[in-house]
Amino acid sequence: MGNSRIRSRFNFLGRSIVALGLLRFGLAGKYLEPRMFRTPERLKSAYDVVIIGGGGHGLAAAYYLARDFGITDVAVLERGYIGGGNTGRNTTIIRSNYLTPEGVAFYDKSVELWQDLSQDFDLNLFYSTRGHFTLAHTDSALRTMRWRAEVNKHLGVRSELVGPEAVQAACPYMDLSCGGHTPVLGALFHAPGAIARHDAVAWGYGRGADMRGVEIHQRTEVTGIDVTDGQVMGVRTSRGNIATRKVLSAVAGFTPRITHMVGLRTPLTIHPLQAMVTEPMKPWLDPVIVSGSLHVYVSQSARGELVMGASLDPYELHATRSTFDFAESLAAHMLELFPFLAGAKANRQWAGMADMTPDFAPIMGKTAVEGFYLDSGWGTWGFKATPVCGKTMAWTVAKDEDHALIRAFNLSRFADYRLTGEKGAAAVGH
Ligand code: FAD
Ligand code: PYC
Repeated sequence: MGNSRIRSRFNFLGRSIVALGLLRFGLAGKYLEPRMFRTPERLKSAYDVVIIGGGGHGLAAAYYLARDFGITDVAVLERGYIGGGNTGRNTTIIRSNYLTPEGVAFYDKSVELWQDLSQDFDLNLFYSTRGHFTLAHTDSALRTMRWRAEVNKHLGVRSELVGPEAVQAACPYMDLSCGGHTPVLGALFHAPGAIARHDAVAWGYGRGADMRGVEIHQRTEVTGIDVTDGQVMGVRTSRGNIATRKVLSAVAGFTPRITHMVGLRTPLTIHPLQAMVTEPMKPWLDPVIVSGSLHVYVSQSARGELVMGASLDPYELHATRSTFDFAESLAAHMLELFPFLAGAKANRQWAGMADMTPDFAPIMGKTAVEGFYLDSGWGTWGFKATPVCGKTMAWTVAKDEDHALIRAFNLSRFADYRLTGEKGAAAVGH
């Protein structure tokens, strides 16, 4: 028998032993993976606070209510499973290069909170600072980038206008001519731009809240909210009724259904936002690249997949279905920037329901209904805000007073004609 055949039999034997060992370990039942959080068997009949929505925002609010204010008699009610909404569907871009001073200050606080989260949770969130380029293909886009850079710098946020050579240096594989029809003229560069592992954020906040006594009830849908004389008195759920005087709604694309239960009107419209990933590749793309004119953005995840997205679907729809149109136009625009990807395979495609506001800023804080607090209007931009939302909404619920960082986002701004215009900075081309 030749050497190579002996080696190959030896390898096969070695691999079989490892596989059998793993099987024995898996079936032994001795080394059960500790659960991330408890599964409480029954709902209590009353809680100090009920949080509707087990996405990142609801769980973060629960975590900070318990950790910062000692309020632990809290139930988080989730109709599906935690992180199954937009938290587990987003493309994980984190940045604070917004347009309004209120927005910049708010998102900058979030970027600060992100820095310590993995350590706080003792869970690796794969937080990875990459730098973020928003490409300008026209003079007017350059003017907007300069404006954002100046507002950012004024507030101590690291953003600057750079020329095409800086983009090329950071991303050598990009075709800056974009096929010759929309050349890159420059970019807004934001050094703190980052990505993270989205579902781990929900698990980290969930586990942290659970460890402090918060109850997380999955597969529990809120079906009604009782309001008497303008004050919240309780919620009705698919598993029974609960008495409570404080309800926080953090349900993103489901918000209109919840606000309808308390008789509030908001200007929210719900649009699908789709995304797609390629097969994993060796690392070649370090920064996050966004092009409003080409309606495309992309980053490369820790797994090597290109995580890509585009603008919203242009019609209101309360559904998470994917379309071929989206995949086709996203691929076409990706190839304008990166023609060498022509043979890349798409692995997965999905959608979330984005709760869009007319001014592209969120809706947060107290409402006209006593005891009903709103965290919504997160459209295409709310993942990065998860830590700061949790922190400020916990403060607002605990003290029954809007936190200073969210005053510009109160629902009342629409009736008062005081919009917080983030158009042009909220995400891809809207
Ligand atoms: P969700 O995670 O949606 O959680 C809400 C939860 O409420 C859901 O789990 C839902 O099941 C539950 N719920 C609803 N109704 C009820 C009910 N009646 N009873 C009980 N539970 C209920 N943001 C960024 O910052 N960066 C990005 O790169 C980015 N990319 C995105 C890409 C896509 C494709 C999408 C769809 C969104 C993107 N976003 C991004 C936006 C971001 O994902 C959201 O704004 C954010 O995740 C909202 O978090 P949340 O916790 O408020 O909502
Ligand atoms: O908020 O940066 C963002 C973003 C990018 C894509 C979707 N949202």
